[in-house]
Amino acid sequence: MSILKLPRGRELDLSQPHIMAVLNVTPDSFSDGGSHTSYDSAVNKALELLKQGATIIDIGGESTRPGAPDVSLEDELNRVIPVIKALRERSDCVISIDTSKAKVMAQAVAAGADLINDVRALQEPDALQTAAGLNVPICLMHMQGQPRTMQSAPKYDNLISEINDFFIQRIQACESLGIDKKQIILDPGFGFGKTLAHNYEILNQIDAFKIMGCEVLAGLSRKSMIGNLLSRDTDERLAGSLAGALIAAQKGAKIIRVHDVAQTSDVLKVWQACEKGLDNKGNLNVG
Ligand code: 7PM
Repeated sequence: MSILKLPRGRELDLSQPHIMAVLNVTPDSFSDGGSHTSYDSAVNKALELLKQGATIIDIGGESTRPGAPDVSLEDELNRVIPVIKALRERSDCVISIDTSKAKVMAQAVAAGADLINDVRALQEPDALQTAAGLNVPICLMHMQGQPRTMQSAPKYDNLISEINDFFIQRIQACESLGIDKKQIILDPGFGFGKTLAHNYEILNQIDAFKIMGCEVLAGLSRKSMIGNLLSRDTDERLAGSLAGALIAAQKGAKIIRVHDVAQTSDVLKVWQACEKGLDNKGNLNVG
């Protein structure tokens, strides 16, 4: 029984899997660089993703792509805060802020965000202290190295236990500042300092990261672990991404971070119908 506590008395029940939709608000996704219409179209896109079956919208203004330039605090705030405010005005959905910067975390939650998704696991200056004061669930992701260099030569003596050792250390750091571990989600970080073989070993053993009572998030949508295995360009990775999403969910990941929400929702519904059964009206059995 895993229920995340969200702001304003809301909850997210992780007894079933949830789809987290990626909503990038980087300049390459804002063709006009941040005008009123671009915020509007980001909000409309988010509302569409919710209709397609997402329960969480993950809003990110920093590209963590290997080799991507660092984004200034000002630019990141200018990209994400107006979108969070505008989406919050129009929906009570779960809004996740994808950031590593303490000031972005604080302003995002003040603007209506519900959850912090940090690929640097609260290791940037002030992030841990700030997050502890915000009282929202936190996703801690594992990364070996730094985005710019992490894919040059990833190496592990024991992949699974090294990732879990990192999680234990970060959970302890969170707990020391008063963060309840029931509010922590763990993410092994597909593609973040991992070879192709590492990524598939992680996927095969994703249940091994359900430690200390925490649920697991899996983000493999359109990643190179799909593209390099299959020799597919980014726009040809849907089938592989859906297979990965289903495997992760069947092995116990409770939040699946994806770009292709409608298709992932179909896949998870077929699995859930099979797993839970349907009543005589065709509705999923509860429990
Ligand atoms: C280019 C390459 C652009 C990779 C973006 C990415 C994760 C995440 C990202 C993840 C969590 C992407 C990544 N990946 N947050 N943010 N887990 N928690 O494919 O796997 O979206 S950025």
